[in-house]
Amino acid sequence: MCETCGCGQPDNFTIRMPGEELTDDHNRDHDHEHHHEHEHDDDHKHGDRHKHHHEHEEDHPHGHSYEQSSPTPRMIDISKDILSENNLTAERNRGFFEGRSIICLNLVSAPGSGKTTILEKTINERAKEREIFVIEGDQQSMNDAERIKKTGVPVVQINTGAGCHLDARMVNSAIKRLELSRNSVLFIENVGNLVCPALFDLGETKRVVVMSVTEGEDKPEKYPYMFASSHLCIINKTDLLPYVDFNVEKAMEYARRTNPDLEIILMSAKTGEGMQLWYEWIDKNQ
Ligand SMILES: Nc1nc2c(ncn2[C@@H]2O[C@H](COP(=O)(O)OP(=O)(O)O)[C@@H](O)[C@H]2O)c(=O)[nH]1
Ligand SMILES: [Mg+2]
Repeated sequence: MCETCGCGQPDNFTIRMPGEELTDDHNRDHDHEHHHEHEHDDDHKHGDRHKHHHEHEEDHPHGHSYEQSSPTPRMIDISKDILSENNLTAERNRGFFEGRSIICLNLVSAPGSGKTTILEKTINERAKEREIFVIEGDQQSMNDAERIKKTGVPVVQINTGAGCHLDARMVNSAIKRLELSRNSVLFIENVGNLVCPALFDLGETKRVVVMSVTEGEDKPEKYPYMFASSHLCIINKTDLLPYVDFNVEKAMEYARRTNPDLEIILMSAKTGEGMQLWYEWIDKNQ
């Protein structure tokens, strides 16, 4: 049980390819050493490459950080040992990608902002020119892996169970199931959540945060760590702008206030607006 961030049991993840039966012996990751018993420490700096700092409520009950009945908002304290272990594995993943000139893009967002749709369209339009591989992350179900499988590219699904983010070790296990080729693109669709995935470096080349115009323009203000740690922000579903109160200028201003270096692409995965800019962005980061 991950006691510090309330993610449930991130060690009990499963990795499956579409069509593969789930068997306890082959798919569940059992033999992980737990490093969750640690002392709290007043030094909140950790080895995360994005250097997020959190205020810590000293008297928070250990266990679930999200208590729905709690009248006061709680910040999440992720312990140094979990993150530094994660960072070591992330660096191994990064070295693996660099050694093969693979660009690995970690797509993060709230649920439903359009990550899988963007991937489907990208694969349909680009897989002839570039070899593409996909790792799908969700708490449960093979739905997104099945959607990607229909496009014809290799895909594995990680189910995190109660966990609310992917971590570097899950990705390390998943890439062993994919025979990644040199100069390919590996997309990782993270669990839909704008909080915890911000803290877990997967070894990706770049992080891409997707927000959609139906979510409200203040997401970067509410979830600054995610926007601060991303390289590109896709504002998706622009085809819906006539029907929603979403101020694009304000959204961009909030995002850049959190991260002045953040690149931004306005996109509609439905109409194709912005897709060309997205492909050019991927190519320039190879
Ligand atoms: N109107 C519109 N709907 C979209 C767009 N992109 C995705 N959607 C829809 O948004 C819903 C969630 O998309 P999905 O790709 O599953 O989001 P994910 O949870 O981030 O992977 C689906 O019903 C999509 O058809 C878009 O650009 N415009
Ligand atoms: Mg999805």
